Amino acid sequence: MNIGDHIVKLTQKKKLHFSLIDPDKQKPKVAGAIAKTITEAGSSAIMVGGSTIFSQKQVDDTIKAIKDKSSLPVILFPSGAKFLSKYADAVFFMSLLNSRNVDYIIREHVKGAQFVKQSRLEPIPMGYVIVEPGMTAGKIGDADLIKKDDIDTAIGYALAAQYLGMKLFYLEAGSGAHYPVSDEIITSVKENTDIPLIVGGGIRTADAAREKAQAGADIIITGTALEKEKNLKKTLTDIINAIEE
Ligand code: 1GP
Repeated sequence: MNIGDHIVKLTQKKKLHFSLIDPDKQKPKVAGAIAKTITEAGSSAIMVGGSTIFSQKQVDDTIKAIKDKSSLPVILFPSGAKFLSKYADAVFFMSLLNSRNVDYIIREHVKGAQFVKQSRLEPIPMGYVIVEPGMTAGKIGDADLIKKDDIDTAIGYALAAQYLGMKLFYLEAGSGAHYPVSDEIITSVKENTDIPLIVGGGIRTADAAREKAQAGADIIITGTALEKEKNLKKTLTDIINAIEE
């Protein structure tokens, strides 16, 4: 079974945690060590991406180091066509649905599509929207941010993603957000749609992860928590256990 279908099937049984590694935040060797810890802690996949990546080599080297230390699926979380890597297993073929810039909705995808085909990367179609505060992703993606209490707009985007045939829907508050997507938006989107709901941005503790999973998130993403945490294994294990409660 391919990775996308496997993820969808797994979410029907339990809540999942994915770890996000930004190649711009540490050297490849350190990314490899983090990947080892992520794997031991029980995360289900490693996403690789970020808004400030400057070269494809940076992505390639980071993924090679991760692959050396972890058997988890590596899924690209790309900010553009230039930063794809043939060393990953799959790519979130994601449209930033609330961008004002057509590049992030479809044009980057046109540029990267042949690379995906030639590299045999598995494309996983995903609708991606950015909610306040949005952070760097919101600025670089020129997002028409969903207001933090605008439930109807969030449901509209989620249903549109589902009706366009996307396999997953991702509600993003932005990496390092000082508050995550609200429980009200998460619950309403979950109740009104049938595709797995991913939530990320500003989730750094077990309590926050539990709250968002209980509100209705099927998959919780943490990125910043991996970069700053001294006792990473314990923090991640606590987060993953809290999600699965
Ligand atoms: C960013 O949602 C992810 O795309 C992760 O956010 O870095 O705040 O965990 P954090």
